[in-house]
Amino acid sequence: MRTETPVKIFRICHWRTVIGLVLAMGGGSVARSADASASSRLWYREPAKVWTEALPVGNGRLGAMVFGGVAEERLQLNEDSLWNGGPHDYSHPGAAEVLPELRALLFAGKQDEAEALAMKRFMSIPLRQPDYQPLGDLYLTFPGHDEVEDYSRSLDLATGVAAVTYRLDGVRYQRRTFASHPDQVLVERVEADRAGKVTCLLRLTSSQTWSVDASGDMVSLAGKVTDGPLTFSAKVRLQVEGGRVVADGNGVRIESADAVTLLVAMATSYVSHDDISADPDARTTATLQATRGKSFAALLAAHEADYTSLYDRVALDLGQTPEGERPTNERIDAVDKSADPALTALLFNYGRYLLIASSRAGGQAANLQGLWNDLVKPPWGSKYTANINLEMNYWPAEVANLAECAEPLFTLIDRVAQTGQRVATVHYGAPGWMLHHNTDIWGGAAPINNSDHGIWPGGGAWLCQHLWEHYRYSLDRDFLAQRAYPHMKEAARFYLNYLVEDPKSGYLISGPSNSPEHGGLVMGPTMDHELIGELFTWTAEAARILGVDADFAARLDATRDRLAPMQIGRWGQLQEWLEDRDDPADTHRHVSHLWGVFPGECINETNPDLMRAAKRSLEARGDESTGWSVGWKTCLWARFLDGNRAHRVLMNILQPMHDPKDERKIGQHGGVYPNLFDAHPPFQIDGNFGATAGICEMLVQSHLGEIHLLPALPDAWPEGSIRGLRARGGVEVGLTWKGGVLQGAVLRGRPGTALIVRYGRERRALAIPASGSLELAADAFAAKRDKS
Ligand code: FUC
Repeated sequence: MRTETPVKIFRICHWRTVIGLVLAMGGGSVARSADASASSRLWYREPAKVWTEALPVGNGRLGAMVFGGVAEERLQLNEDSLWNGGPHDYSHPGAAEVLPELRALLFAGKQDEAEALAMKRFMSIPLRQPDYQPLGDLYLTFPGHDEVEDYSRSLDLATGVAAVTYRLDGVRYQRRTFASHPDQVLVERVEADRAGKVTCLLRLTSSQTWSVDASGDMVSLAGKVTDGPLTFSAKVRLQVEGGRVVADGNGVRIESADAVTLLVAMATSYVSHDDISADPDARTTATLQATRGKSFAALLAAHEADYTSLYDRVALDLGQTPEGERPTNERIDAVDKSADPALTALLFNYGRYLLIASSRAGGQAANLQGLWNDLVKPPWGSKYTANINLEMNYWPAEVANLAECAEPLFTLIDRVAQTGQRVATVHYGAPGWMLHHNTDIWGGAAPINNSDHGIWPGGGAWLCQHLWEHYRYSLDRDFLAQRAYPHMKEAARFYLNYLVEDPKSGYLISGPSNSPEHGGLVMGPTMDHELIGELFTWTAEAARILGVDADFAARLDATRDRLAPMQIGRWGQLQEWLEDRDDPADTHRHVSHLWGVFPGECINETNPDLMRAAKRSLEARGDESTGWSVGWKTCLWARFLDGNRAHRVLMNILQPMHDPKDERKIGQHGGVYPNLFDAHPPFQIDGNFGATAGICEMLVQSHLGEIHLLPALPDAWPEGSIRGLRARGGVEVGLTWKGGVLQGAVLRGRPGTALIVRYGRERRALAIPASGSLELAADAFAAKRDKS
């Protein structure tokens, strides 16, 4: 495949250029400069009126939406293990007995009968999985704070701190809120620039079953979800400077203080999917005990050190304009986004911020809303949908240098690899493990909701891609051997047993299944074969790297070669199903059959016919859709190396979405809310992560064994720089470009690492030098030399 080996040795750049590049790509100072705030700070001139205007903070386990009210501040609180339901085996006894009949009905074209039979005998018990729950609300009331001046509220992505400031009667008030991962508490500090001016009332409430107790410097809420056995605790401890604290009914009154710091601890009784024996009260007590004696400054310093160690790894500059100085909502509302390239960089950084805030080791994986949810009946249960949404949440993790944030996803995989074993046995009589299209904190793996879309067996294969990619980016052999390969092998074992011969063609096919949420129950949707084929490839490769299971690997290779091939249909499209029945007028949001282009890679430049067909399919689906669909299409156009189209699609995400009545209605055309949360609509966080991943994919690609610099740079970003992106093979990439042309690149990695670096059509075989840093000068590639 890679025949164009380099003929010339690349030039070592002049030391002045190197220093310039290193300065452009180095140090957190770039992200912190005043100019960069247009791409690292959300700010507003008014408090949030509705939830989608409030600003999220989170530490991967605890979350709060900060409304920034003046007379009344509201922090809407979440703890990510608070769910309805309880430990449960969702499998349907006897399901495997109807499997042959389901297949026979589908082969005979009797879809309705197959779906009806499956509804009776094949679906999860119960049919639905429970919802992720809000924990409660913390209110701070400030008597007399009505007419204020110079109000602003903000969320600084460079520090992970939300702030509210205003002036009243000549006194400047400031509140700062953050969620600390090292100390496992939410922290809010209220202060004034004149002594004795902080007077407020604090109370805690919840939409669950709860009671509250206030005594001394502590307000404690004890609760239980209304629809399940999980219990929880929230405790607020006050550190008051000056003034006094008085217990007041459900809360406390802080009178005439100089400043007050609130420490909020939250916990539930959840331990794991089959153990809910923890004592939440003891958990919150222990957390607060551990913070005794820590000042606000110490808590803030620990938070910032932890947060910036992740956030500062990457810096993107797409240029700054005066537009970037306007409040965030006005920037989103602007019709012409090209005048404000920093807004796109802000969206990029927000995706990185949201991943750090919603997915850290020890917490749950980011769900459909990350971890921010105020509703007892959230859209789609705020669960985990595995036929696109869960995976999209983690698309930026490796490439945007936040691999540690994928740990909760790996924990989720550990869980479903366990529960999915039972489903493999009971529903398919097969070994190994599998996951259908949805899961929850209880490890639900059986098919839910409806047989026309719930029966989809691809969850296991797709999740394994994240294990495999973690290895490909890091080359961490221990991770591959201990964590990834065992799950990949068991997932592959399931599919080996599950695949069935198509009586018409003799190929092995998947089924009963569906092309996610499109076209009902069928045999042999294209996406399944892409997923299963790639899983077999990764697993066989992993076995060879580890020097184990040679026979098994050979069996995977042989079985992959018998899978139904991808087919080109009558209008030149990539067929979504075995039959050529795609409708060119169909603009359905799912583009499942294009999985092989992105995030898969079985459709690539080495097969131009399939690439052309996939592109034809994508053209037909159109550019506008739900938030996550637009995120996916951005990544796909980047893989088609069409930067302008990728950018056009990406701009659809930046369409303003207002929900003034807070109705959270489901729609099919997305955008962003004033708080830059992705609107499916309603809010769904996958689109945020899809946008960040799409921007990465436009700037660097590395899936074909080469590091492709600026593969899909749009005209809209003529000048810019990025540093800290990761490429597969253990390499970190920094780039600058000007006039749409690469100016230089820095590739960091283990000395001696061999690389093929591509720019345009030109490829160069290079190696990381002893310094660990390979600097490519402006004229390292002919494209640049030709232009100059
Ligand atoms: C799938 C998608 C929907 C939504 C839901 C959470 O059902 O088809 O658009 O994203 O997941």
